[in-house]
Amino acid sequence: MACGDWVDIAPAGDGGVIERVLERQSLLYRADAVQEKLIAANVTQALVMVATWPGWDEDLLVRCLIAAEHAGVAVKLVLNKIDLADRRAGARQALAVFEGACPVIEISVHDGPGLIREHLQGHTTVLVGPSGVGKSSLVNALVEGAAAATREVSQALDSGRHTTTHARLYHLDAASDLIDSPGMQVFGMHAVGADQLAAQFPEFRNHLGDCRFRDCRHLHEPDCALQAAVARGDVPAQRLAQYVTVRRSLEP
Ligand SMILES: Nc1nc2c(ncn2[C@@H]2O[C@H](COP(=O)(O)OP(=O)(O)O)[C@@H](O)[C@H]2O)c(=O)[nH]1
Ligand SMILES: [Mg+2]
Ligand SMILES: [Zn+2]
Repeated sequence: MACGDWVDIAPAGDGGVIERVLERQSLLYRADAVQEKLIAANVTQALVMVATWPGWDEDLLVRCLIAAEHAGVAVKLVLNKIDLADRRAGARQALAVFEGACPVIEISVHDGPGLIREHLQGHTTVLVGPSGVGKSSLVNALVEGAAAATREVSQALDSGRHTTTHARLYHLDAASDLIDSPGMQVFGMHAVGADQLAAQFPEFRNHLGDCRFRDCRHLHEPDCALQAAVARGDVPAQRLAQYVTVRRSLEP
């Protein structure tokens, strides 16, 4: 079972027992060669969250975006801690490459959740991303009485442990839910698979199918439409490089 699952419950004593997990409309999960970790079920949207500080691992961010695309849900990138003025310009610049992939929203939970509310309306949203970016802080700012545990970044990084240990769903209003998830340091892509990888890059989609070889891996093949799109400036070279990094990890 995963956070967000709908179940049939039969009354038993003071509570109930789960009789059946209903069919899922979506499932966000990560998987390596040996195991799967379910992140959330039945979400309609994933907010992939990073912060101006303490920076982020680009490969991990790319993998979060791929997994969310693969789950078939709306994907948005959220840059938190925009209040840290000296970090703002660098973070913006580093995220600019993703603007063709999904909307990029800037927030400061410390200054108030503000604009993020309208993006959550009507959705079941899961927050994903590394530890320390402010996911639990955002939940606390939006949900009265949520009291999700948060922790100073330095402590979280030093101990190597995560403050949020389980995904948890909070009701925002009658039509909107928000799921806080534990931070992640690794994100296995075996759920997606090498053949489906390129299709999870929204900017690539217009060019897929135009390569000389139908099974083009977009690495070194001749007449690769993606390489050509990069050469024309239609697709950022950095996005193709991100794809290549993930692809090589799946198929060394
Ligand atoms: N400066 C600043 N710090 C923030 C902001 N949002 C969260 N933090 C801090 O970042 C740290 C990690 O937050 P937390 O919610 O535990 O992150 P999580 O691991 O993603 O759930 C805490 O010390 C928060 O107070 C923000 O908008 N600005
Ligand atoms: Mg947390
Ligand atoms: Zn190709």
